[in-house]
Amino acid sequence: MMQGTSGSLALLRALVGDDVITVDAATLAPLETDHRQLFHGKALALARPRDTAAVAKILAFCNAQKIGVVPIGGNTSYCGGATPDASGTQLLLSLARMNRIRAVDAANLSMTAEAGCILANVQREAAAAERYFPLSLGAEGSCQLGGNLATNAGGLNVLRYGMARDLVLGLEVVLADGRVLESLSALRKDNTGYDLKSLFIGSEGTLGVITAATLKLFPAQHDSATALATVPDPAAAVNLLALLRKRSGEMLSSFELLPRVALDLVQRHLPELGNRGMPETGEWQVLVELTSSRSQNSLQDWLQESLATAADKGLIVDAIVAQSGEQASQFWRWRESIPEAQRRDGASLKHDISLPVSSVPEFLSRAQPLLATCAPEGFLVAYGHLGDGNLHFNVNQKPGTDRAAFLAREPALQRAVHDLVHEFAGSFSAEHGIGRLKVDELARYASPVELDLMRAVKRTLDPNGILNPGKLLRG
Ligand code: FAD
Ligand code: 2HG
Ligand code: ZN
Repeated sequence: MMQGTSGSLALLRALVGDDVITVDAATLAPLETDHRQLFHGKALALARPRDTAAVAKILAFCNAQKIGVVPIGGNTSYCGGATPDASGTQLLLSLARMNRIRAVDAANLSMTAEAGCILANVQREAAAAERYFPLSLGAEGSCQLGGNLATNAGGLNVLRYGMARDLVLGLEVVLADGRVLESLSALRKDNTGYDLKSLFIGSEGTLGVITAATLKLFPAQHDSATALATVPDPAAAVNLLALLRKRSGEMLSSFELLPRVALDLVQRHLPELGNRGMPETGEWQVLVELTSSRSQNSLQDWLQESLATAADKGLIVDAIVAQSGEQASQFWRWRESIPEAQRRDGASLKHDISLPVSSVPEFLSRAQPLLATCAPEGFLVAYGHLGDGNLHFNVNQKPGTDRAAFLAREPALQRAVHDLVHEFAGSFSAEHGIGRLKVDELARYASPVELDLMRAVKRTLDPNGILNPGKLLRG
């Protein structure tokens, strides 16, 4: 930093207006700690611009002054991606005030929204135009579009619609030096050179600040069918996935694997969600959803028949097909509450991994014994988006064990789990990103060529290293 702290803030205030910059401790405090409470930082100040021009001024200023800038959305990152360091010299940049839907083009099936829009609001706006925006995840009531795109979020519908990157047609990004990349194309076909927008999606605020995006919409959904099925084991779940894909094609939108222990945690820690209709037996459940834009009211029968075929083949032992929208929502509430139930249960060690779907059963049988050797104080809560090969291979602390001893197991367990994932040609970061938490993992598992290219891109777009310093790549 070239100026003293107070001198810089005074200049910044003069540049963008007093009300854009705050140092109010109560406002800053919740933003200085990550959602999982793994990282605690101290920010220089919080900037809350109202438009792209103000973001551009802030970045140009910070670049000239070499002030680190940490973009923050809903602060739901699992990797400390939006938490400043403890130096008190980094500026938090929140786009929460940039929350306008700029345009909806129903005929073009597209929408342009600002980065500060809460994801649930983007979904609602699409629905109001009789269209559908499929990105959906447990944090959708508080995470923001900018954070979703910066992390290339996945969630519950990846099987059918892809990750956040697949849902973007165009982007508006402010670069480190304050220039604006205006690339809000609404085109589905546009082969005009390098795909620049893809560089910023998933870059976790280290290459530019996303201020708006043009998103792909889909026809509104008019029919759906949801079921909870008990499967004998994960191998049967993978075969059930293949059967449903064959019979239902693209109508299969979600396929989630839920172990008994996860439902038990939900029941114990969130009793207000109720447990009527929750399967009482069976170690493994899958939550399946078919959706269609046609309103024939036939998906429920279709799913029922498919599950009967699966039962004949021994792929399921039981299934409950939701008889109402409310019952389907109930199934989803149980699923989406697993992270919260895990949090309430106590300390946990998380591994957000992905594998070829076909390898998941063998991976699970080889990974499970690692707990006994690497983290005997833990029990496994492995669940997630089996349809796209993404498991949350999480481990919670057993009651009555020592918390510090359990947490001290993290490095050894993580190494063992991630090495095994690597052996299966999987990824140690399927959907949550690298943030601060997994910088060393990226350095370990990415190839030298990949790391060289990533560093070269970073140097080109952010030569002064002001954008989210210390995240994703080692400084
Ligand atoms: P933040 O946490 O605020 O920031 C995330 C990263 O993006 C940081 O590196 C930040 O610097 C950067 N960033 C934020 N805004 C911008 C911007 N405008 N421009 C550039 N960089 C920016 N994730 C999944 O993928 N799938 C899930 O199913 C899922 N479920 C979740 C469930 C719960 C209960 C919780 C708490 C989290 C879940 N997550 C999931 C993780 C998290 O919600 C997502 O990663 C989400 O997309 C982050 O959005 P956010 O607005 O909270 O971003
Ligand atoms: C989910 O799928 C989220 O519910 C959170 O990605 C996973 O808490 C986790 O590990
Ligand atoms: Zn997930």
